[in-house]
Amino acid sequence: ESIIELLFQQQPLSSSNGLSYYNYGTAGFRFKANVMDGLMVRVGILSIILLLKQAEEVVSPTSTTASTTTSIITTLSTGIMITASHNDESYNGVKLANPDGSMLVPIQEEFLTKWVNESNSEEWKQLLINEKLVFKLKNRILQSSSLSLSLSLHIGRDTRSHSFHLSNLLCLGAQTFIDYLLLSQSSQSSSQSKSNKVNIIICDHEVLTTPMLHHIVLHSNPTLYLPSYITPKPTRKGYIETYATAYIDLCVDLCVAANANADVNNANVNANVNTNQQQTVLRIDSACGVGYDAVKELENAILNTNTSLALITTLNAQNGPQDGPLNDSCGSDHVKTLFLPPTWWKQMNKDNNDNDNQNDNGNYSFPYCCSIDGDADRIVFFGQQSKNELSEFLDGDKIAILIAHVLQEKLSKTKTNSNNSNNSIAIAIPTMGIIQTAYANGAATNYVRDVLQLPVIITKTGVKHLHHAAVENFDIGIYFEANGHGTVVFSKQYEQFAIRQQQQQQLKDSFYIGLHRLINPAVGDALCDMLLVDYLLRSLGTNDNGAAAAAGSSSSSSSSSSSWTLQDWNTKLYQDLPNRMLKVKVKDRTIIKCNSNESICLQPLTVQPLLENAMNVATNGIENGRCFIRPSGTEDIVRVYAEAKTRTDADKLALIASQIVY
Ligand code: 16G
Ligand code: ZN
Repeated sequence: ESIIELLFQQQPLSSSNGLSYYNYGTAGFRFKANVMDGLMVRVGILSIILLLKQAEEVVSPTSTTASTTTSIITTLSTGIMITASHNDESYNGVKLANPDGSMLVPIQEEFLTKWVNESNSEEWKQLLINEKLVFKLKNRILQSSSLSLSLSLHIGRDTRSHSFHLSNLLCLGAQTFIDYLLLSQSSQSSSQSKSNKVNIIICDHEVLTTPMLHHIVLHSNPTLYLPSYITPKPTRKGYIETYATAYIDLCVDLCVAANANADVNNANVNANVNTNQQQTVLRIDSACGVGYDAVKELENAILNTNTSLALITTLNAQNGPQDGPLNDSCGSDHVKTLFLPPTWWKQMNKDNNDNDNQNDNGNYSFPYCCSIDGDADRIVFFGQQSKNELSEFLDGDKIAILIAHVLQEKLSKTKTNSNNSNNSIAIAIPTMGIIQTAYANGAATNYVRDVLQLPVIITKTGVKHLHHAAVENFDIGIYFEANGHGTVVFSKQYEQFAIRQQQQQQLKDSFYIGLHRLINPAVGDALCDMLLVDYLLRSLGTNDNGAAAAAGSSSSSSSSSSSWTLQDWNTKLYQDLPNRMLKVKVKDRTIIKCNSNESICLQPLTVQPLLENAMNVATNGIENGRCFIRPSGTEDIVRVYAEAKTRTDADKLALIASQIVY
């Protein structure tokens, strides 16, 4: 009864708040924060049901009968993050993570959506009673004398002013339901001696980044998913340590490789690091959010790991929660959609009379910058030309291709080396491919296909779609959305390959393992991606992109160890086609239907021919023109994307396309 009361004493879901239906969008429930109270209580209860459902799958009948003598404790964790990512401060959201750190699958989304919208208390009662009485799981546990189950729900939130309140409501819902379940458990099992055979706890991690929460969930379920060389602690500290050490280890390898004079067995090798690596400052726009503290912690961890190496790249975090409203004129979405530097930062430059940041030519002396978003799962890089201009801009496509470029060189070297060696067993080189969405720059897609000659898969917008395609199709699945959200997923084959390669290395070079360790396997992660990019740019500055360099040459010239700059990265691989994104407000965006990868509009029928016509060189003189439209999954608008050979043409095409929508 108390749960039902709790459910319905909260503000009703429909009627008064102007929303008639809560949908699970591209990345969870996301609305204006003031209509989310009732939703949060419900999500709290439902997430416990989802956790129990998952436990049911893990505790299979075979595992209960396997051992009757020894006691088996099965642990399982899932997670919930309260954030509205890059949206402005007035929004909030809630997204759930499965035990492997991945996002929900459609059937789970449907379950959640059905029940958060259910306003009939009798239906709800029935759901709760069903969950209570027919839980196969509980019966099985109660029957077995050896099995007990320890379940955890990990909760985290961003820095929004209402996140604390919403998190409390969520915990209230979850805890009330847990108490109800455990109460009934103890009454049922009173005849048995065991007390709590099923234990469910809520772990509130308070303010953290989305990728940290996913890390905690994934690594709380050890043995399920990860290779032997990845064993971090499932805590915030464990997260920081994992990526700081992986980065340091890779950088040390680079230095060893670049410094031919260094004796690999010499314990002092780390002390030589500064002598052959260029020092840089990376300025990080933290979107006035949770990423700020995380970067500071990462920086400290790197400093503590190895002082001399840590001095190579100084992580200079800016735009913390105290510096301005979240995502307001700063953060990755601002930089990506408007091609503008973050404003707060600009403001600060002004306060300092520009002295610190401007050089003699009037240019900004911070050429190496990046912006992350409000929950630190996206990142884009840029150089700042002047107060209002970017010199370079590098998005998710650029990051994906940088990773692929370095990996491909490395893999082809490995292949050549193995062909030349006497080893008669041919090694299987892992397969690699890139996953993009329709928002990927046409120049990027062409570069992958034509120059790198790697397979490209284009999926629907939304990380979950890219993630699945990456896992299913390649040993090394590199996926990035143009907005800067992405990661790399590695298969079991890759793991075996990486281990074998490390065993065969004479020099200290654990590139393949190191790379795997530096990349968050669960979700796009701004902090990992930041360190990864920094490492990759450095690796391209060394002669030979790795250990092989050290073998041949006897002297290391200074030029061979300077890092690629943002400009190198932006121009040496491919150049973006100018592009433009616009938002159009329409009466009902749900009438717009697209094909499976959202590059073509299927309904209304009249739209696509008009778009085709707009793209057509013959009628408009627009070269390399491409545009598409799709309804947003996070805002009440239709998005328009256009690209063309020149900025003017891209703008023109975007305008025509938005007029078609309108
Ligand atoms: C969310 C998604 C992102 C997607 C964006 C599209 C996650 C973690 N984030 O931010 O992948 O690109 O929504 O928004 O899934 P839209 O549907 O409004 O264009
Ligand atoms: Zn985000």
